[in-house]
Amino acid sequence: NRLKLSYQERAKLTKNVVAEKLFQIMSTKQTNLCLAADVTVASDLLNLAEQVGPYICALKTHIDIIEDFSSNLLSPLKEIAHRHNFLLFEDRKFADIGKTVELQFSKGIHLISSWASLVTAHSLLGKGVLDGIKAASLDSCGVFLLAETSAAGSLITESYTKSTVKLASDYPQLVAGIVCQNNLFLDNPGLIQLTPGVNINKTSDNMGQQYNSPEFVVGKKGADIAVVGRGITEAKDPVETAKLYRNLLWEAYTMRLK
Ligand code: 6AU
Repeated sequence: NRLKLSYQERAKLTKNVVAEKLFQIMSTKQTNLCLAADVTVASDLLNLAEQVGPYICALKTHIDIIEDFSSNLLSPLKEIAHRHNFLLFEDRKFADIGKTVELQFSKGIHLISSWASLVTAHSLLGKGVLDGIKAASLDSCGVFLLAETSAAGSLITESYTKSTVKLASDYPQLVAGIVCQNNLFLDNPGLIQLTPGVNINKTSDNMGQQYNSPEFVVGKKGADIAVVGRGITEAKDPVETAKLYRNLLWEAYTMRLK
């Protein structure tokens, strides 16, 4: 049962090298918080990364929403991630045939494979998406497959969710974990459960996002890492708020181990 194993112990049980590194970072920095840095200006992204960096294990980006994106953003972003010891995670949600995914991952202006060690992908088109990512991986890469979403009215069915977990287990060296809302894989301690839709002040937004508390997602739903976006980015004091989420999430994890 993965819920009773520490992140440190689980680092030894994963076959994906990025997941291993992520477990180690979580353990060393005592944080299972991933920040969704959904800002649209390059300097805001760098400032957030710099300020919140000490409290997170991963910085999740949507690099295609940056209005003034240029490749000049990439080396300072990598430098901050290195210095504060967190991973860069591009939430690209790849969802095409393998060849197209290979190109989307490595080409275009964003050159995702050159800086993101983690990416998200949909399983809708099957294994090709993973073969495409693998083909374009420069160094090591960890993929999070979407098996469930936090969105109200999602079209994902139970059998789709199950097949996605099965697909993940067919690619243990490439897949770091699963994006989901429920505890779907107790028996696979090497995989990481990433759960978005976490906010301590709201239960929804006005576009179908649904939120739960840190205690609920980690303690009751099996999240290993919680993704928090606007709960932090739109707070009056994002740094203090990031610390608060980090503490609540870590406390929920330590309670779970008992
Ligand atoms: O905390 P929020 O609502 O401001 O941001 C949530 C972040 C966004 C979404 O693109 C992402 O989490 N997300 C995902 C991911 C991580 O893939 C899946 C999902 O089911 N729900 C969700 O919100 O950046």
